[in-house]
Amino acid sequence: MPRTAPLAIDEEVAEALHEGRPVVALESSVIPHGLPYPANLALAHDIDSAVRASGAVPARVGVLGGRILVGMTKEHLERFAADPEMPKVSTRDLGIALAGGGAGATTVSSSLVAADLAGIRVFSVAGIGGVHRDAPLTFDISADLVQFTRSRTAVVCAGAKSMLHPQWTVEWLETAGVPVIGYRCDDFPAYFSVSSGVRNPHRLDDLGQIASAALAHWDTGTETSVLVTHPITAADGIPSEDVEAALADATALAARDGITGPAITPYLLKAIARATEGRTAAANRSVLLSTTALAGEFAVRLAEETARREAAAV
Ligand code: PSU
Ligand code: MN
Repeated sequence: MPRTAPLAIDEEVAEALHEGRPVVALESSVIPHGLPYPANLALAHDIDSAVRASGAVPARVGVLGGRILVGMTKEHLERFAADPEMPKVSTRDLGIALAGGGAGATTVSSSLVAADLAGIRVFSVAGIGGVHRDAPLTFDISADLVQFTRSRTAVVCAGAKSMLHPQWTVEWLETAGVPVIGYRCDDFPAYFSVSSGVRNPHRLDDLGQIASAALAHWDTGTETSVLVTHPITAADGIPSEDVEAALADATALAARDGITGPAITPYLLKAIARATEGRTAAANRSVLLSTTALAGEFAVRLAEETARREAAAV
């Protein structure tokens, strides 16, 4: 008998999936590792509300008690928010975390595994992982990118996290056959900043067009994700020079403290936030909410387009 990882699908999520209604999957690393408690909890609730306001159901992924949660209750969110020491669970860690029976905060990569198993077609995160700037020396390339070659999911994001190398990230995605479509934007965004200075390989200005393109992409039989990028609003964006200045200091501190591997992403994000006196905290909130709201809208369009195709097929 083939076995699949045990999922604990939240009732509301299961119902929506069963009825073909729009669902947006979300990661959980950002909860324990992104902000201190209880600001992280309030933000998680606001993100869920943003997805709902767009007409979709949020499905936050995490690991708890030997199962993968797909959709969290208030109690689950509280637990994830209150434990800054919760392990970060990437795809390589997923089986070990499940067998261990404890709790784990899933990254983009492991959350996509769960979205796929649950049949969720839309995922949202403000900044994907990507090729790190020291990758030529360290080989540090996020498992998020590799997972995009294995999950037939649309990933709505505001580009890659600011400390990554945007050009190498976009190059890597091209090599892997992962389309990157800018929604109403020419440039691949840089999370806190409107532009990374690198172009999106494609641009489409209508979510229905993007939904058709994603479905046509999957019709080819490919197993790869489709990235949809849209930047932070200009008013809340931080000029890339300011992010770069904070990043230079943060990177030096990380080297001094010997921070590497999975710890580097949360470390640099926190150091940038400190160096910019909370300006990035406001930008972070803004981009998280706008990205997840857009993902909700996109999930609605994708569900409509899917239903239209199914109706035409019978
Ligand atoms: N936000 C944080 N800390 C994190 C992440 C986000 O405050 O660790 C996670 C995201 O889930 C993303 C991952 O998938 O970082 C990428 O990290 P790495 O470069 O180690 O793959
Ligand atoms: Mn890494």
